[in-house]
Amino acid sequence: MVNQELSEIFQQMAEILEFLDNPSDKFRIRAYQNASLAIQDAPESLEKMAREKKLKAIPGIGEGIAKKIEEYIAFGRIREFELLKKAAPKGFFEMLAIPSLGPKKVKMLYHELHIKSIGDLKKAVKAGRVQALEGFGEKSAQKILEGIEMKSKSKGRRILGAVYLIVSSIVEAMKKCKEVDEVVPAGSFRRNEETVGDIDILATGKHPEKITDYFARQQFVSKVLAQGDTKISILTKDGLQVDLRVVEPKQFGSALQYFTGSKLHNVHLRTFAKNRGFKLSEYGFFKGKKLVASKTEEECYKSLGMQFIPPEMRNDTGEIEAAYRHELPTLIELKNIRGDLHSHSVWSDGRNSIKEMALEGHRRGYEYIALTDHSPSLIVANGLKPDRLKKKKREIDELNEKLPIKILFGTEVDILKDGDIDYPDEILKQFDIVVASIHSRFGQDNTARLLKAMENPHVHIIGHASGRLIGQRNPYALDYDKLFKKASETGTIFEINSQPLRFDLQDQYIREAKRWKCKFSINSDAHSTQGLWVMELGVHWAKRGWVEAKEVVNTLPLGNLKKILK
Ligand code: DGT
Ligand code: CA
Ligand code: CA
Ligand code: ZN
Repeated sequence: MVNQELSEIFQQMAEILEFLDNPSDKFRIRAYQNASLAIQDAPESLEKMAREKKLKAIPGIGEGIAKKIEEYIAFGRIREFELLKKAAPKGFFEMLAIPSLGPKKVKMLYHELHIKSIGDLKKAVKAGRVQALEGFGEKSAQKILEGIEMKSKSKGRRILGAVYLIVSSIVEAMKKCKEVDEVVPAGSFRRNEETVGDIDILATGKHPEKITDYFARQQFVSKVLAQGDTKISILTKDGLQVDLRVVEPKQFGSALQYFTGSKLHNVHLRTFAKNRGFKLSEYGFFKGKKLVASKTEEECYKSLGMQFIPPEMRNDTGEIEAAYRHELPTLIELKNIRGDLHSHSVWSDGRNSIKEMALEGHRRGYEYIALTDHSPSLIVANGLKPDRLKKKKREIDELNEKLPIKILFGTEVDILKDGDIDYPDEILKQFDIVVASIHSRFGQDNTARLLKAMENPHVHIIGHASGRLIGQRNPYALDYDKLFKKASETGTIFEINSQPLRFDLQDQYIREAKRWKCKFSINSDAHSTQGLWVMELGVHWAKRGWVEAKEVVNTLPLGNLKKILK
């Protein structure tokens, strides 16, 4: 957790320095940005590394940065950061959160128009003052408004990926409490929603008040909002609300069922049960006055004559009836995944070498991993021109002689403005795997672009089809029926992108695609060895779309995968 906090602090220090824009700080800004990235990639907790005096072994961490990390670990703050924060306008980070605004632009708005907050900004755009500024114009003013709109809609909600680490560490901390029997996350987090409002944690134990007391004393707590014997709500240091609820061990199942939700699922389940003479509550499932189930969730659903409904499916979209008819699909599990078909290395915009990525894939138990670096038109991502492709291919061939995992020579090739593919056919055919994605010019007819790309016989997979970035960029409109129909003809595979900012295809369209008998590939789209783990999130996301292992090509052994790709 400290790693995440510190990575963010260094990034924010760099941002304030960029805002202040003193020429003499150029080097410092770079150093803080590098430190922020380096900390994300640190192999262990910085607390542990500091104790063992290993901080400076992290590439990108020198003497000065190490001192600041130690200061934070010892005092819970960094003096320089506190001072810097005073030098920025109060709404600085709020404004930075608008996707189209960086520190330099915020600086111009501040100096030219005295804009200090989102409120000021909105007024200024509406009055036409931002449009009049050099370097802004009508289009970027509209983008700013859209950004503000999107932020206010997602008010206080965070993307799942942003809370994942903190939730695991809270659960780990609670497991150390001797009074605790079981402790698990519930609510939207357990259902793997794309964003979460607050975090709900369920614990069991014989002495609830000792558990809530223990929770209140944890170092991640900044403020206790409400505390009773069996429940407590707190805010973490970065303002996330966490609700802990404690029940008796024998009520674990019914309580977990209740607190997992969704509300819609629970309401429907209760009505369904009531019509059959049952009464459901967090304390147990009852038939008349008789308790019929409470210890495990499995028992609870079974007592109603249903199959167990995985949490990701509890969205009231037909799962209750399907479970009653015993027709739920057997969902994919992480252990079914045999490889990753979309990842990046230092050959384009990744942070690790092919070898490092492959070895990490092997460590994760994969049989194969595809390094799908970008194509030339994606200049910002250092896309590969044909001469560099040859060298990359040679490196992969050599590694494949030695390593215990099969590296696939891949590309994430850009779909250009009119649906053309960024490499000619004679190059495309040399790849083991071709993922085609849209990365720019979102204002076009994107259905037409994707359809044309799917007609190219060398394209295997369509990457992150809707282009959305959750909370930052809306998905563009697509005619999914047309796309899935085409895919069922061409055999094109749809990616389920595991990046928590993307989760793309969206869950409802995954289910549409299933109806067209489309195949999927669940991909990490990782840009570092540390990034490969998000496959786990992608599998949870796929479950929300009711996906089975047999529908996912990267559950296949390498030989069968190769046949499908042909
Ligand atoms: P969130 O926090 O907005 O991301 O969404 P949830 O689903 O985590 O909602 P939250 O935190 O308000 O409540 C957690 C769970 O507790 C919810 O998923 C189901 C259960 N729950 C809370 N209030 C009610 C209620 O009024 N009726 C029912 N049936 N269940 C509720
Ligand atoms: Ca919640
Ligand atoms: Ca809650
Ligand atoms: Zn991409």
